Amino acid sequence: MADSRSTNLFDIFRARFPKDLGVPFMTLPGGDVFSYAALDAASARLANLLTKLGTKPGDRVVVQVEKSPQAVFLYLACLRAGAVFLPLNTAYRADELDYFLADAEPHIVVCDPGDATLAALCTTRGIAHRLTLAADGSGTLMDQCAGEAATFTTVPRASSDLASILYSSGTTGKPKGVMLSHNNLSSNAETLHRLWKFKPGDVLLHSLPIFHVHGLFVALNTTLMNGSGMIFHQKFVADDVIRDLPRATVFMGVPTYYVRLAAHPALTPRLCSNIRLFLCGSAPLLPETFASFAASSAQQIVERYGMTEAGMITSADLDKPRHAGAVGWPLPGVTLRIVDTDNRDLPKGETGEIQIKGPNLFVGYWRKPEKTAEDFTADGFFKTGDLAHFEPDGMVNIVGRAKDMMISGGFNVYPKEIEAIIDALPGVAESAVVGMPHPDFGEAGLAVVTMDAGAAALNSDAVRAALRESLANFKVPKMIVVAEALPRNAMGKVQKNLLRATYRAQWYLHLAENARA
Ligand code: MLC
Ligand code: AMP
Repeated sequence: MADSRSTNLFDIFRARFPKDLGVPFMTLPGGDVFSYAALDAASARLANLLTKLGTKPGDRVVVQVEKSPQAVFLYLACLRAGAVFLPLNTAYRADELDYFLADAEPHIVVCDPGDATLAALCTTRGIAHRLTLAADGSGTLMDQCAGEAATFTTVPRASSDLASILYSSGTTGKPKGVMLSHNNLSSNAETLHRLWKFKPGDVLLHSLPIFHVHGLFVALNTTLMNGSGMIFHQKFVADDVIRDLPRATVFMGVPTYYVRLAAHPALTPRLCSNIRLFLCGSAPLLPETFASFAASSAQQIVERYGMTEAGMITSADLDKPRHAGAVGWPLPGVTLRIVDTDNRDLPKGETGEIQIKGPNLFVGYWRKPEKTAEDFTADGFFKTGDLAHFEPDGMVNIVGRAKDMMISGGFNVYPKEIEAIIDALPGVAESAVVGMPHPDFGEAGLAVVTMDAGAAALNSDAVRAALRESLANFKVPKMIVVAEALPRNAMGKVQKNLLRATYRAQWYLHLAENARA
């Protein structure tokens, strides 16, 4: 039984499970159904296995696997066992993974059965246990837990104890592990559950990846708080979403999903008539996407704004008119201010940085106390690096970012990380990477490279090949050009805006050529 006073997030979910545990939790497109009873038993078996393998409360469990119901059960098992769930984007390559293993020092790593890269890294790094899990649920993880008991007494956790670590890159230095507590996650899920008016019988169509905040904590946690069901897709495919929309009541996506759905000839008001809530976030939603989606579906997208360090921060109101770019009001319990460079509050309409406080705000960066301190003001506000103004009615409107970052298809990409790899290539003098407008991904990268005097010019394919070796593919710039020099201002700083303007025409030509290819 769940302890109703427990602050372990799993117990908070457990207390809200349907009375009849036979109710479906996940329905797969092929027809397979996993009930709440199946969730309870599978996560208990996995929690027993984690414990048997010596996992102690606070130990990290690194998980880099394809999306599957079993991966969700593993997340819940980590909560139950008091372990820290640490999911990794499946696109990460060896260099990126090695950094995460060295930094997180996991007790257990779970990876795809065919993943020789991570297997080798685990051996080098002396990871105690490596288990496997494939997209179809096969692998040593499920084999080894099959004989375990289907019940498990949740390990008590204080509300400030860690539930998860998610890595987030940055404009300087290496990625940082964002430490999220049981209370960070439960408070945010409870708030969203209430604000978005989840009710019995809701069905979420889940097509997001489950290694980032959006698909993991927003989508899964609100469903679990509601004790209701999901149609669970392995990944986002517009045709599949179109097929299943009539059976769902809630859909969540990044702007790219809405771009693709709006362009789909089968999107009609009738197809969407069962949906009460189309939610969008993780990146800016363009006004044209908001409008074209509304024109075809007769539905206004509800925008919300969040980040790894804070979960969800603002949301539009379900009962009020909406427009693109307005990401709504601060969530109940969240204090949000928009300030100038001296941290002074700005009047409505003036643009400044968003700073926040609230129970959703992370505990700190894993083993980086100085970096944590840097990102907070003296009076305890977290500096988001997002630029916004308040609209007359108090809605937050995000207009840009103070951080040198682009968001491509909902994934954050930091130019600094790409530039460092290009700059290390033989003969390269320096490089600059900028985010350019992209019709599908919202933004995508353009790299401009200069060569040392006398060095033979590298061609863009060689640069691309080098980047693909060390970086997740979504970070690799879509266009790479070699130039004579980079434009600099009087302070010697590369003028990225000038680069964007200089290459704009070439960029659009490149996109057009690739679209024809
Ligand atoms: C894939 N590609 C991308 C890309 N995804 N390029 C740039 N940006 C992306 N996001 C490239 C691949 O490298 C490949 O190129 C080609 O596109 C096809 O790959 P694919 O895997 O078949 O693409 P697809 O399945 O179409 O995936 C695109 C996508 C996916 C948009 C469906 O990226 C996605 O699901 N994004 C969601 C991200 C997300 O969940 N963000 C939430 C973060 S949480 P090549 O050249 O290699 O063949 C957060 C907090 C908050 O931000 O507020 O929510
Ligand atoms: P991440 O670190 O992946 O959690 O990304 C968080 C960043 O995504 C935020 O700091 C914003 O820059 C951006 N973001 C999230 N939601 C929105 C939104 N609705 N509109 C604009 N930008 C957003």
